[in-house]
Amino acid sequence: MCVAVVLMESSRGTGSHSREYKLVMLGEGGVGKSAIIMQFISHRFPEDHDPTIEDAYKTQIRIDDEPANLDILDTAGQAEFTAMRDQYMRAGEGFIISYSITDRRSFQEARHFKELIYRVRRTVDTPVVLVGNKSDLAHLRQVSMEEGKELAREFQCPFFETSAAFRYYIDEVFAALVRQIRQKEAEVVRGNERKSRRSHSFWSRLKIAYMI
Ligand SMILES: Nc1nc2c(ncn2[C@@H]2O[C@H](COP(=O)(O)OP(=O)(O)OP(=O)(O)O)[C@@H](O)[C@H]2O)c(=O)[nH]1
Ligand SMILES: [Mg+2]
Repeated sequence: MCVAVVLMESSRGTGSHSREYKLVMLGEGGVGKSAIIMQFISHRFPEDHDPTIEDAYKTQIRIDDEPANLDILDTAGQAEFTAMRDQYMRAGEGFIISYSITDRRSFQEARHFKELIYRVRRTVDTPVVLVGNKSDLAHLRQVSMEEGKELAREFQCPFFETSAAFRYYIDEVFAALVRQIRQKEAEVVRGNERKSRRSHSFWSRLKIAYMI
């Protein structure tokens, strides 16, 4: 299968030596995955639905005063274009699971995406953000804000209702995901430090015992 890879460099942010974050956008076809990324990267809203096969975008931003190079993979919502799924599920460091508040089926599929991430990665602590898009279409709403929050509680992840059309909460989604990745890394570092302190104190005790 032919895979289209689009590389877009944005000039926001700072130096090229900052940490790179591999983010993956997941969700049913037509929920607005590409529109969210477009708005985030280039402040543009695509009116038409042009089904994605696979696109990659790069941008540099600052999050909490720290630079971040984002490598964002826009995936296919259509089932026939999902051949690469396992590869990007393994390679990604953080995932945006999106649905449309106007499409209950896409909301039900969100749980399926979470299970898929677990099935491939075999860990419960993969950084995830849940997104209910098209919040501007309130008159077509099929999924309440409370249901979205409830699912996010179940996933133990941040939740945003976004509008790619109006650029509501778009930056917040990406910032929250990078924060999650950073938090997880900080926990790993703290865990390693604790382990090293424990083994250090063991050897110190042994040394003291010998000296006595
Ligand atoms: N009103 C409104 N329309 C939106 C919003 N986001 C996306 N759309 C529209 O929904 C349609 C699908 O958007 P896409 O971004 O192409 O959806 P997608 O999830 O990338 O779809 P696939 O690539 O097929 O998986 C387009 O016509 C968009 O203009 C939104 O926040 N509000
Ligand atoms: Mg798309």
